Amino acid sequence: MDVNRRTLRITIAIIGSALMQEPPAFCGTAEFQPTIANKNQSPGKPQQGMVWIPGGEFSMGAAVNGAGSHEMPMASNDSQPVHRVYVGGFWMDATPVTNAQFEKFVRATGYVTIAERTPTKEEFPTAPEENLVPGSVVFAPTDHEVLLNDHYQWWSYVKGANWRHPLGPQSDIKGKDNYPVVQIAYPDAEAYAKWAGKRLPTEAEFEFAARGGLSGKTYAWGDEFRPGGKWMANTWQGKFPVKDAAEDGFAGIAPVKSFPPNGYGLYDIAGNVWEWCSDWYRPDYYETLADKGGVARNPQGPDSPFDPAEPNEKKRVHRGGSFLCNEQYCSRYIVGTRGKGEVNTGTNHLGFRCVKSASQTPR
Ligand SMILES: [Ca+2]
Ligand SMILES: [Cu+2]
Repeated sequence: MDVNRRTLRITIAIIGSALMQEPPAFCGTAEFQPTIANKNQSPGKPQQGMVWIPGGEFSMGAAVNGAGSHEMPMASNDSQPVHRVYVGGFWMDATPVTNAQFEKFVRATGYVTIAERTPTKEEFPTAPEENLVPGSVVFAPTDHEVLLNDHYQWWSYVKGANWRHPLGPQSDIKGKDNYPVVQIAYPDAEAYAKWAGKRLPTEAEFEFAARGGLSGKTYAWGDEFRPGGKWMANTWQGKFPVKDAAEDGFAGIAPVKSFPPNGYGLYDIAGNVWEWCSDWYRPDYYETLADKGGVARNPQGPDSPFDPAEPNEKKRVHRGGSFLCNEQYCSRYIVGTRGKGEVNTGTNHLGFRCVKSASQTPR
């Protein structure tokens, strides 16, 4: 494994925080009130591949349902306190952006993703010259059971990994047009959105949409993980991170729309791949909003990023969880729970979807 400074910088940003947090401070105080969706119809023509999210007032956040880090599944502590938020209506992609869609963008623009660019000496002054090669972060299962306290055991920086080769040079996306594109850094997602005449969702928009009109439910579809025995999202089964038993039908990433949509017709809104939101990440943002009282209107995230676990990294919010999420380690398919990542870091379980404001819609 190739651990260079870039690896050290980037892998920590991905998944490790589930176990390292302080005990929850708000245990049991969560209060959810009903979602009051706007009554307005979608403005203008239906947008291809998008669904209309009416917006409205809702309770944002998640109940932290355990007192310690080993009580899984549980939400992340930074998703407290539950607070009241209003978002205006918007269009949202029904699925994460697929390989075929991203390919179209790259063909039209010649865009080169962050993972395909050569890291510079300026960015990583102490990295050895031979490690300044394009690549990205890839998950690899371990060959034996490991303690879940060190994610370097399953994440590494792989030379030549990028959206066309999500697991490294030996891998490809042939026959996977309909799979979510991954190995996408934040600037890549932003560039795509701009080209498509769209934008990335705020964290509040993402959660409003993910809840699908429900309130205070654990999952995007309700309180039961497998209602009637049915798998509702692509997650990990079996011993993490050794072997994905694929009881839900998929070891690793799944084609979009492989699982049922939520109440608003959104597919893959939980599990499959993490998705970028436009908010900077701060663990105390919800407290800041709750302290102000009242209803936070169209919150855009804090003015600047801060993650105490890695104070020098600029992180934005990830939402939805991925095919690696599981009840032993990181149950972020829980609807109100949060993730985060360093902005220039892509991984093989991170993609995105776009939204479009009502005002961007031609009438
Ligand atoms: Ca799976
Ligand atoms: Cu996870």
